[in-house]
Amino acid sequence: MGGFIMGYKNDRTGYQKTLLASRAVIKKDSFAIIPHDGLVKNTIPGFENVDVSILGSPRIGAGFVDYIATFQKGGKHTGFGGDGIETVAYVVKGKLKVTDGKEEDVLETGGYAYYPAGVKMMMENAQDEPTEVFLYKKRYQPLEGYEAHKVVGNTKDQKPEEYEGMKDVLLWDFLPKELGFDMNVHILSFEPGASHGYIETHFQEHGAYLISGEGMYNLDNDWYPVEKGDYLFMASYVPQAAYAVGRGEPLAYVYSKDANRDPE
Ligand code: UGY
Ligand code: MN
Repeated sequence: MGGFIMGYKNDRTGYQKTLLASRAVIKKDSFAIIPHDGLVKNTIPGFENVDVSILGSPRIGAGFVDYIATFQKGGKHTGFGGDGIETVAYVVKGKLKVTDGKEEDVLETGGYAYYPAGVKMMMENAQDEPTEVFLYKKRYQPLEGYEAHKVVGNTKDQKPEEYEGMKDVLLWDFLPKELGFDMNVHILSFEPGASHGYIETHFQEHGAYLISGEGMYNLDNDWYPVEKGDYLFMASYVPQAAYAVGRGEPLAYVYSKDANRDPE
């Protein structure tokens, strides 16, 4: 799978020309597919020696910001989130040190950290090889009488649940089901051939980063091919469902979903 790419070399001038049609589909306030082969690197204050791309953001209608970041040797972030902003880091592959300046955790592949609003997350690559990290930040929506708190874990230590009773679709939750949290992060994994039980339509929005496999994704009632490394944004109410294709690894993605709040 991949974008339609036709490249040729002009022998006379040596000039290489590439005609390219991307798999990207951007429908502001509805959904977006950002394929991995079209990502560009961004310079963002706080990141040092990190190849980082902004994925979902308010510019496509998201109430959050997602990034995919490859921390090179010695790569770091000097303070992600902070005042009013909650953050999540999920290690797709590698080893990442996270600290609030008091406590330190080393997240290995599959590891994640949630820091509540007001607490800055300092990050640093904890190995010589690059470390790939999916990052999320959002303005926290407080609820009187409740609070969020720091959560650190690893999906490898958690037993997933069968998603809506399906044996071939597994779900991991990162955060506890407590009203202090205004969102959650999950991993959903489909064995080849498995699918959602129905096309969902719901109030909550998602940002999803595909960590394995390939599949077909229904977004607003059209089907699109997707694969590992792609990013999907699903705005509130956009119809959505997927099935996994291929014979090898499952189609799996890490995704955020707002939770536990009554719309105003
Ligand atoms: O939790 C969800 O809403 C999830 N099942 N959505 C999705 O996979 N697109
Ligand atoms: Mn959904």
